[in-house]
Amino acid sequence: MPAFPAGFRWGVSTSAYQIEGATAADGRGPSIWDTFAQEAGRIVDGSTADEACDHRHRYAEDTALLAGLGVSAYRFSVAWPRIQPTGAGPANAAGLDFYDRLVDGLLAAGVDPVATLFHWDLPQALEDAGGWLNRDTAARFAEYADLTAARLGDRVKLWITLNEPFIHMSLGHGIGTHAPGRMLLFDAFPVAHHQLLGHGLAVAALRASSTSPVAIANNYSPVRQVGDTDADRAATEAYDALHNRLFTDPLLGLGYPDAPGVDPAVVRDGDLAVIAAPIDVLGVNYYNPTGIRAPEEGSPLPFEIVPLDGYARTAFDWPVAPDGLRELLLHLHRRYGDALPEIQVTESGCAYDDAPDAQGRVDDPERIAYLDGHVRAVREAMAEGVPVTGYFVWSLLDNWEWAEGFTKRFGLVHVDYATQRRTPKSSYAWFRDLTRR
Ligand code: IFM
Repeated sequence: MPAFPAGFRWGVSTSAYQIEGATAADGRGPSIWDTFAQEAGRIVDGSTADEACDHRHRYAEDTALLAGLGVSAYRFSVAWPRIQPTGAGPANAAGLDFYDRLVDGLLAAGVDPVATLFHWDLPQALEDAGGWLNRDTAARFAEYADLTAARLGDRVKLWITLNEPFIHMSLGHGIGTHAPGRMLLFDAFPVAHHQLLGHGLAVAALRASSTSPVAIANNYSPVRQVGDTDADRAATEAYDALHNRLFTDPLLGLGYPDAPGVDPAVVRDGDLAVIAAPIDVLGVNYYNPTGIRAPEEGSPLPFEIVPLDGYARTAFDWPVAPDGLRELLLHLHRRYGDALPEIQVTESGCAYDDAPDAQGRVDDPERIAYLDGHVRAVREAMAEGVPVTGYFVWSLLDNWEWAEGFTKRFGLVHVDYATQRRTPKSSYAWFRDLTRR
């Protein structure tokens, strides 16, 4: 493995709803994912995240796993419904107390706390008032950011406002496979705009009570055109604008791209300036490239997503393409030039069907190969001039993978959900050795 610069941030990521469990503790209110998971047929294995990895109670054990891993940073998310059970009003002290203890434990273990404010668990009360379709949710989000930063802002080392707003818009509001389960197709654009507006307002709120840098974590996927007709090219451009540019162009001051669904009537005077408030770090979440061709006649979409041939695949059936990460980083650098802040890869990882062997060991060579390839891809992009300063593995623990329930394991640490026993996999030792070197 080629050397990385001193100070490069090595970390692992998780999110509140996927690991915490204890959904009724601390006076936490219900979130859209509690509601969604209780609806028949929404989650493939019929599970809920009511217990998940029980991290809310086992955070000290999980902090010890982080310390053993030797990472310099841990990216977690704060559950908005723990801080404001109905998404508005004063802070719930018991909810903040939990994150206060977590942050102090991380610092004592020599691990920088990196906090994401919204990783999809919107308070249900806000959804009942329209959720992200309602412009007011952006203002509520800034209020929540303010309350959280007032308590943790002296110790969190990097703030991330939103996680993957594109996925929350498209799966949650476009095709309805994620909470809140709306099927609006391109009429979901207000969800994009109000999340971005909320981000911009939250940046200002965070700056008011914390001197730590601020970021957003976007999901990106290099698009591969399948087919060579003009229609295939148009479909590829449309998908690229939607997935890769809809959230980044306005953040970096370019306004909205010509992407399907963009509706200027939703955008008020001054919004684009709020959204383009300077950020310190662009978080890049990368898993795989996407194959696109022209849609069948009569399709409601201007593109069709198709499987890409010639790649090894993860248990999610996602193609393993480390070179896509290098390509993506170079592309961001080329496209945004001086407007691009430093980049941290805030998620990179893979699901495999890991299980303990007869001795209780969990060997996951495919994950090691996956991570090795992606870390090398980052280093190559850096050598070509892209300012990357960190890399976070998704995820520390096997966890509740949204609509896939417990069927997809992404962790460096295996979790037996029946006993909550944690078993570091061989990839944990591999990553530990890498970060030590
Ligand atoms: O588990 C998710 C995470 O919550 C957001 N990014 C992608 C991961 C794997 O699907």
